[in-house]
Amino acid sequence: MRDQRDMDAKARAILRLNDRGNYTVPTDGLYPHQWNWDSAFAALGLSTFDPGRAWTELEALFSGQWGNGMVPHILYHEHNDGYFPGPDVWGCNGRIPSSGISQPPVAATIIRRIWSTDRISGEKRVRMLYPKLVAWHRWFMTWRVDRGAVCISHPWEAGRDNAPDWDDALARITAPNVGEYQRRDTMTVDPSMRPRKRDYDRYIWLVNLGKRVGWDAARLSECNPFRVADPTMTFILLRANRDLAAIGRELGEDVRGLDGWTDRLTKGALSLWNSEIGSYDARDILSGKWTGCISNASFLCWYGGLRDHRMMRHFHRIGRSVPYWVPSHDPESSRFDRKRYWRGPVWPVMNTLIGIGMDEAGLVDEARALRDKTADLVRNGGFFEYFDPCDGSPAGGQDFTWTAAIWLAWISERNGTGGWERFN
Ligand code: 9WN
Repeated sequence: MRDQRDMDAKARAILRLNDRGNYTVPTDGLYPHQWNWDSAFAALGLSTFDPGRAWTELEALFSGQWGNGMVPHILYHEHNDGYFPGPDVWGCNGRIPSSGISQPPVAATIIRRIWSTDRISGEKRVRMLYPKLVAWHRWFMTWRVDRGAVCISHPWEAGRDNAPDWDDALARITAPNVGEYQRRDTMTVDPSMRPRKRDYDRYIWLVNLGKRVGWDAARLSECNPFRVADPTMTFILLRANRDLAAIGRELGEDVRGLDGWTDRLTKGALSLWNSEIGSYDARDILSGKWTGCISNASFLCWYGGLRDHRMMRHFHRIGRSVPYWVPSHDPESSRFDRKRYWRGPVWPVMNTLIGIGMDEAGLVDEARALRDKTADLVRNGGFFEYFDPCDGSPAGGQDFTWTAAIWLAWISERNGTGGWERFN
């Protein structure tokens, strides 16, 4: 109990440490700006002890929304040279200097959850945020959907930057004329835990391409050689859209359009089942091929609301293969790399989404076991960005906002998972 109170206090202190007034940075130094899904998780953590500040966090995120509905993956509210690429590299013209791509839309789900714990003062804030959320989801449905599955236009958009899922699509890009650039991430974090230079060259080449077409969504979809249907995006938007419709219903809005999107996204989610490997998988749109990857995103099917238990076979197999789950890539694959970012490490924030989905799908014991394992990692290693699934050692950035946030909102016994189940 004592330990629990200490951990809760540390988690709150990290959220305060990374607080920049009306937004929270993912971690000091490595990521000195506002990131989209990190910020939604920050709001979730903040809501457990300061609901007013949680709403401000979300409002700051939507203050950077573009005219076409897109909510950027990074908002550069203040000048800070500590992160590459900066706003000049992106060359965007939004209200707030930003990147030109988005990130997994967890916000509607988190807003619904926060509102359920802050009914009175929350309603005014939710009413303001609701049309912005609808516009953002509409943007995804207009520009990012293939057969109902949500596609990414850049590996950073999935939030799983160097996952093996993108290897084949990136290999088609030769990335000429990228020129010299200075990465900052490898100055703060051990390079063996970060994406390789050949990946970064392609990330920057894709940014330059977007900049060349003025980040015009129509022009970009015609010329972008990178378009992959992604389980992270698909399951998360499916879930978020259902939650948004529930919010809309409570507000007395007409949600028929949202329900139509949910139907399309459900078909899209099912279309990501790769029967060759018996798993949800990413699909490369340009080649039409499966990527053949069993990732932690494959296990977001329950969070997305699918109620089949076919992924359990892999969950148990992977559980026998490494002591800490869920690794970001299948440990029995030749592409597994235990320390390199999204190619192997366990991400507590992804475990949270997987665990919430498992609970809702009736996999209660498995969800509890996953929560206990995640708690062990954080208790023993600290509030790090990710962890080695083979020995549990911490990696990446420390004092990490979303790890602290999920500690408070998902792990801490005081909060448990109470409240999530109500959404069924
Ligand atoms: C690029 C902030 C972000 C997360 C992503 C994670 C990482 C950035 C980077 O950090 O991405 O967006 O520079 O590595 O992959 O999921 O939102 O924590």
